Amino acid sequence: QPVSVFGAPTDVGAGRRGASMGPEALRVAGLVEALVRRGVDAVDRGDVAGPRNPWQKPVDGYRHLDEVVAWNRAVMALASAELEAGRMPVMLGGDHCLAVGSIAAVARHCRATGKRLRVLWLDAHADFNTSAITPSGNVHGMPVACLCGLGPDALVHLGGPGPAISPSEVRQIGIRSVDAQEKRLVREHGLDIYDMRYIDEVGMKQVMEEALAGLDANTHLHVSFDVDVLDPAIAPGTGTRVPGGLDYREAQLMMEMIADAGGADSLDLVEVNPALDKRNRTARLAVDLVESLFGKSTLMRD
Ligand code: DIR
Ligand code: MN
Ligand code: MN
Ligand code: MN
Repeated sequence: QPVSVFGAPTDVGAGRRGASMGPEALRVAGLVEALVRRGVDAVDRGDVAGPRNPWQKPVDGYRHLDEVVAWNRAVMALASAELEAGRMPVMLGGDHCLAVGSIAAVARHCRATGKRLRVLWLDAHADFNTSAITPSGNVHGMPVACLCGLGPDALVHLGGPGPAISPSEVRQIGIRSVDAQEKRLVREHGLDIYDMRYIDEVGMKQVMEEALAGLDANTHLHVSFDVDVLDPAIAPGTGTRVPGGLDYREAQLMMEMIADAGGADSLDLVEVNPALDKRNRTARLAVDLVESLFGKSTLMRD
């Protein structure tokens, strides 16, 4: 399937500056070239545009809500156009608030084409906060809740009336930081979370078998890859580092198993922050893992 890469260079949803440089960092690390080398018909559509980061304090539990909405509208519009053209959108963030726009586009596309949807949310965080319970006001801690209908109207109804997705369509992998009240909310909504403890207990192979179970040819698979799912020792270039993350081998197996299951149909690559990195290490690792996601493997397998 042909791929359209595009950037959304903003950090309006984050509590630290610098994820706005993520798209360029990923390009400099050779993302598009790596896909082309794999034989993928990949083109770079450039960046969508949006407002600057005003760097304000949260208002009513949201930092920069208007700016977050504007960026997400732009992301949704371009992702929708690419899906309609039969191309796989690869959205380079930018912070993770942008997944509201990319997944709203995917969910709408699935409704229009009668496809089922599965979202793999690879993250240290559950991103299921609301304005009432957020400890930070940062909208990058809220996108899953917004997509499931818990959030401001402008984000909840971004892709049309009603919530974009249901919690039953989501599988979260690598989670190890969930805020006190967020814990109650994810439990209430029955989110399917494969946290680091579970990965330690049963191993990544079984986790991925469970997370990918039930996929069929009529399922659209969206992968939302927050690079802070990786251990900070191998991926220091991100704004909210949490110890105890995926090591290189776990992350690679995760990507290889997604490829074996038929690959992703859309992808977010978010929270790369080169201002906190050394020598663009995190973007380069992300590109390496994306190659695995697109089917790179050591040997031919059957
Ligand atoms: C935290 C951090 N749960 C918050 N969230 C992050 O501010 O809501 N998500 N960093 O990726
Ligand atoms: Mn996230
Ligand atoms: Mn995160
Ligand atoms: Mn598929």
